Formats: sequence, C-alpha cells, structure tokens
Amino acid sequence: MPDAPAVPAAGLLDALRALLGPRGLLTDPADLAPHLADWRGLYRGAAPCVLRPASTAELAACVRLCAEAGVAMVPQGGNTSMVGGATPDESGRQVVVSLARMNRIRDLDPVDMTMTAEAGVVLKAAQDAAAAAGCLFPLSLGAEGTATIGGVLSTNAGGNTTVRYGNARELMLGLEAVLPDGQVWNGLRRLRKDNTGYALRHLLVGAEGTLGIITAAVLRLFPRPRETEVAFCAVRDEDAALALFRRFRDRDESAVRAFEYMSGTGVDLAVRHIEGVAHPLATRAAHYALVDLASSRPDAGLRRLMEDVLEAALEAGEVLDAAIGGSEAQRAALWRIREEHPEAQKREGASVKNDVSVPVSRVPELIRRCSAALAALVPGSRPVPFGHMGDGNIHMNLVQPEGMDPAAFLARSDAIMDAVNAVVRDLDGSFSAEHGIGRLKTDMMEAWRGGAELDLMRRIKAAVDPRGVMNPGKVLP
Ligand code: FAD
Ligand code: 2HG
Ligand code: ZN
Repeated sequence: MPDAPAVPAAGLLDALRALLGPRGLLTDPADLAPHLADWRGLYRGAAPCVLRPASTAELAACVRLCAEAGVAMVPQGGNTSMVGGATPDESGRQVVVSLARMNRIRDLDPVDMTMTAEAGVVLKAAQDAAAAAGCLFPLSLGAEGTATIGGVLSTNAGGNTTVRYGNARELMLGLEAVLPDGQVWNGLRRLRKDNTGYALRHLLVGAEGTLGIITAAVLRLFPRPRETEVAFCAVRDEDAALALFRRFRDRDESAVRAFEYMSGTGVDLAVRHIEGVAHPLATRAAHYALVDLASSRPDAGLRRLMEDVLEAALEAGEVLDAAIGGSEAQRAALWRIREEHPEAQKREGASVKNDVSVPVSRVPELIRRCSAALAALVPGSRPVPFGHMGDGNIHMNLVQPEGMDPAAFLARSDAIMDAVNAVVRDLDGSFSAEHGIGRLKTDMMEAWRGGAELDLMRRIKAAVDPRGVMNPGKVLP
C-alpha cells in the first residue's frame, strides 16, 4: 500500500503559483466552491486549491511537483460525474486539477475523418466543430453542454447513440496523457490500424483519472446525417418497446441512431418541472419509446421507414399512439422530454440512481422486476426507469415518496441499490453500465469484480501509480 497522501505544504503551493500564475491557481473559497461538490449533491469535499494548467507542459510540471511531494490529485473536467468521481474527499489534502483551460481543437481532418481535441474541450463544442466541417462527432448525452472530452473518455461515457456508434472508447483512436510521475505520453496517432504492443490508450479510457490525466485525444468523425427522423411513441408495455426496437433494427439497423425507453412517471415529471416541455400525445401511457433514425444518404427514405414500421406496430397493438417530429424544432422538442429526465427527477426531490445494463433481450424483465421490488421496498416511492434500451442500459431510478424527508429516503440507498443489483445479477448484467464507479460504487467492486479481475486491476494501479497520487479513493476499494 502506498503512503497516505501528504498535506500540500505552503512551499508546494508557492511553486505551483509561480508555475501557473494567478489564473492558473485558484484558492479563493468562492472560486473553489463549484469544484468541490458533485452534480447530484451527494458529496462536498475540501481542497487547498484548484490547478488550471493551460498546456500539457504546464500540467506535466504540476503533476511532477505534486507527485514528488506525495500530494494526491483529482482530475476534473465538467464535474458532471454521476458517481462522485471528480470531486475531492473531505480531508482537504487533495488538489483538484481542472482541464478547463486546455480547450483547443488542435486539428480537424475531413479526409482522415479525425479531430484532435484537448481534454477540456466541451463535448458540445467538439460536436459543433465537427458539424462546421461537414462531419459528425456522434457522442451525445444530456450533459454535453458541460461535460468535456477528457471526462467522457475517462468514464468511457455511453449516452444516446451507443447503439449505433459505440461508447466513447470506440470513438477514440489516440491519446496524449500526463502519467502519475509527470511524464508526458504522446500517443496521438490517427491510425485505423496500429498493433504495436499493449493498447495503452484503452487502459486510460474508463480509468476515471486513476492512472493519469488525459490531455488530448484523436477522435473519430463520421459523415454528417443528411436525413433524420424522430418519433415519440406511447407503447403498450416494456415488451412492446423491445418489439418496436426489433422492428426498426430488422428493417434497417444502420438507420437506428438511438432507441430510448421512458416510463409514464418520468415523462410526467419532465412535463411538470421543465419549462417548455409538453406532452406531445393526447394518449397518456405507462411506457414510451423515443426512436431516432439518421442516415448520411440524402435519399434514405427515413420518413417512409418510420411510418411503415410505426403503422405495423400500431396494427400489432404494440404502439398505442405516436408523434413524428416534422421539423428540426419539433425533433428537438421530442428529444428534450427524454434529455430533461435527470433534471426533472432532481427537482422532484431525492432519488437513488441505478445505472445498470443487461442483455437487450432482458430489458423488459429488468424493468418489471425492479419496479415491483422497489415499490414494495419503499412504499409510496416512484420507480422511474429510463434510458438506452437499444444497448441494454437502463437507469433504474427511484424517486422518493411525496412528502417524505429526503434524508430518510437517502438513508435507504444501499438497500435500494442492492434490490436492483440482485435482479441485475440474476439477468447476467452489470451494476455500472456507463457512469463508472467513482466514489459511490467502490464498495460494490469486491462482490462484482473480486478475485482475479480486481487483483489485476490493483496490480496495474500499483505499477502505473505506485505512490497512489492519482484520484485515490475512486474506482478501487
Ligand atoms: P467529470 O465529471 O469532471 O469527471 C468524470 C471522471 O473522469 C472523474 O473520475 C474525473 O476524475 C475523471 N476525469 C475528468 N477529466 C479527466 C481527464 N482529462 N483525465 C483523466 N481523468 C479525468 N454519462 C453517460 O455515460 N451517458 C449519459 O447519457 C450521461 N448523461 C448525463 C446527463 C447529465 C444531466 C449528467 C449530469 C451526467 C450525465 N452523464 C452521462 C455522466 C457523466 O459521466 C458524463 O456527463 C461525462 O462522462 C463526464 O464528463 P465530465 O467532463 O463532466 O467529467
Ligand atoms: C442519462 O441517460 C444519464 O440521461 C443520466 O445517463 C441518468 O440521471 C440518470 O440517472
Ligand atoms: Zn444514460
């Protein structure tokens, strides 16, 4: 075991200030505050400072100084982690390293179909840069206006388009990173084929900042869609939602960009709490699906495909009612109902989130069994399952009973997560599909990944970060 992280001494802070200048080192409590608490409000940490390097060389020098002093570092992008991965602990010994100032797009090549972006580039800015060049960077998630390239790679984020384009990992060809001892590793290769020993880039993706700090990445681009169609559908039940997904997939798998499930409770919460969100259908249902089709072909005939499939599903009684977005604004409005689910849930009170995955075929059973188990466990609570049905990842969330003390409800978090995980295990699934482990789920690692797998992870951590200075307390128990 490495020594416990050291307290940052005044001399170290002076050296970091001299290196970074006043914009690069924050110590004022008001400036620190947004970096110390997580999006969900589960954790409130402490830190003597936030480092904001403007270049890889500056960051490497900071890491060297901190590592030599044995001071722990917490890499932070947009701080939208759902599992407390990007916030420091309460000790006041950990230094936050924000990548916010490293936000340049270094290169965009429409022939290679690659973009080299620094870690602090906000996901939406990366999408916009790709679009301005007539291309598509397809990763898409509700936090895209704040989440960064470094953050989405470090969590191997999934989001809405995984069903078509894969997770963040699949969208990355090369990386640059600062290792825990301050060495810079430049692996910014834009090659489609490169079998040269261990794929170190894949070790850093999904490592949640425990093996080094990503400073830039080569990202894959795709042809921009020339046709898109979005439909919001009331469906009979969970099985009907899955049947609808299969109908689209069977007809043209390459056209399905996203297939999302929502419950009636979740849609009602979005309508209640989010200004501008309205029910698009006269029919109120207990289950909904959002279908997004896209093609780079100008003559793909997606409207016909959408209408044909929905008509067949209506006839089969799977779809009860559906609205197809007729314009870009309407398509965005339909998507907003889904994307505002996390915010709406937050405004409704306390909730316990479960980011789980199962084989796609078992999603209906997952939703049914978990919803029943949770409603029985906390009477009056409201299950709000939603998410990425097309890739088997459902956010099996539970909102507190109306009027209940939020703290009393959250005190039952472990029992609630255990109830969901018992079903997930039974269905051969995973307890963490896309948000990662962070601080919230380290205590589940032993039960789910214990034995050879966790042992190897610990040995990799010890080899790469022998002093244990990179985001300690996260991922590994
Ligand atoms: P942060 O929260 O800052 O950091 C996340 C983790 O990565 C931390 O462990 C941090 O230490 C580490 N890290 C950050 N930057 C670096 C770096 N440069 N080098 C090394 N480590 C680093 N996730 C999904 O997968 N799919 C979704 O659909 C989705 N939707 C979301 C919707 C909302 C409203 C919110 C709030 C979050 C959502 N998330 C989703 C969760 C979140 O994981 C993503 O938003 C994103 O991956 C985090 O990016 P970030 O820049 O905010 O990272
Ligand atoms: C999403 O899919 C995110 O919107 C957040 O992964 C999920 O709020 C959640 O539980
Ligand atoms: Zn999600």
